[in-house]
Amino acid sequence: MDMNSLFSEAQKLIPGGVNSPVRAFRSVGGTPRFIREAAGSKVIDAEGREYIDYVASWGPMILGHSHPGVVQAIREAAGRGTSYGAPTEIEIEMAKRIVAAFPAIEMVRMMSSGTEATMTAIRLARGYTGREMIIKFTGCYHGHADSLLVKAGSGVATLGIPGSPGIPRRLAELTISLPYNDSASVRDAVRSFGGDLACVIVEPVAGNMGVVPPRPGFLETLREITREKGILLIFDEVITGFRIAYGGWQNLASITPDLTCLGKIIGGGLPVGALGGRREIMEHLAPTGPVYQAGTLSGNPLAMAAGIATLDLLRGKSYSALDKMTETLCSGYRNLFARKGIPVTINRVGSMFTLFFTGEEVTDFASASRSDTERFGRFFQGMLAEGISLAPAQFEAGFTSFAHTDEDISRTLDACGKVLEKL
Ligand code: HOZ
Repeated sequence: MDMNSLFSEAQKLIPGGVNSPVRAFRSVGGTPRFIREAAGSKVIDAEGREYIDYVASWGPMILGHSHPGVVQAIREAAGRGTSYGAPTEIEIEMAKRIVAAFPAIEMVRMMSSGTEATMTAIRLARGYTGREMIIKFTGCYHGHADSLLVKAGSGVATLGIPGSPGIPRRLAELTISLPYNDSASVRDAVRSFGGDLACVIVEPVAGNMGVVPPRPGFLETLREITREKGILLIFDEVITGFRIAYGGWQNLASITPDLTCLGKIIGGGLPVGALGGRREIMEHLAPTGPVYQAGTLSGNPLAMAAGIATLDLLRGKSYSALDKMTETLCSGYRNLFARKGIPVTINRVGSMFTLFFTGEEVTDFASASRSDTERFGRFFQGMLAEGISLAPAQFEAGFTSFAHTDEDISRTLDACGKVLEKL
């Protein structure tokens, strides 16, 4: 079936034709590409067209698609059964790797999505502290649990939904959303609400309003203030975990959060999430403690096998080489835009990057929002026509992988040159 027929068929059966809103091309227009298969740095659509892929399934595919080592691990695990609903040795193996990679994590609970990890993190923070209010940052997206869908990034920002119908107002009122990178507003909020605050949750490097790095001192200030007031600090490293380094941003920044949320890469492309932290806090989770969390498919053997294979393969990889390749791509983009006099701000942290269509520095959601999203849409469509697949929204991160080659980068920059001619 051709792409348009697939999309109309899908729209009859699936809301918006997609199983996650950001895939629907709403902000860039046109028909989403239905993907048939993927290998290495490439995805192939249902009409047989090949694209160099910078979506990477929104982050997990750091080794590239269909890595033979990961596929083999999944095949072998599947042959032994796909789910038991009982503990397995492979879950201990996964826990060992996560605990070894994160000094702040003494215990970890596996789940099936990043949303479950962040949702459980705030429930645990509330249960542990006996307080109800939470602080998050505008434009940060922590999945779609009720308390966290307040002034969120990702598809929520792309579709312009500030809050979401269906979330009780009284629950949303317990969430304070502050500007990212603004330490002073955190100090003010803690001064006003300190005794009622259970936690501060933050993407240590924001990825869901496009990539926005933390200003020097911002995360350190969060750590200092929360520690003083007995508020838990939660790092959402669902995107940054094992992407920025073998471990997370917290390893590079030498900051110890109380709880850490993981997902994406640790599942090697299968559905996964994890919540880790200090033993004394984690033991408040059932069955050792009263804070309830559960999941039929938690610690699923296929997800564990794919995740462990991915982590073990990542051990031998050079993150600095990946960073260097990503910088080559970003500086190539910068030069091409400068030559055409088209304003762009490119934020890159490791192998995550975003081209914001604005000449201003982007340090928070307000500055990200000043991007020309209409121009971004035209750039996106132009690149797609040239065989380059970018995230179909301005407020998202792009990702390179260890499967991308120098040739992929130069083909991408050639495509960009052609697209800018017509922009
Ligand atoms: N920015 C989202 C996750 N970090 C994209 C994935 C989705 O919503 O489908």
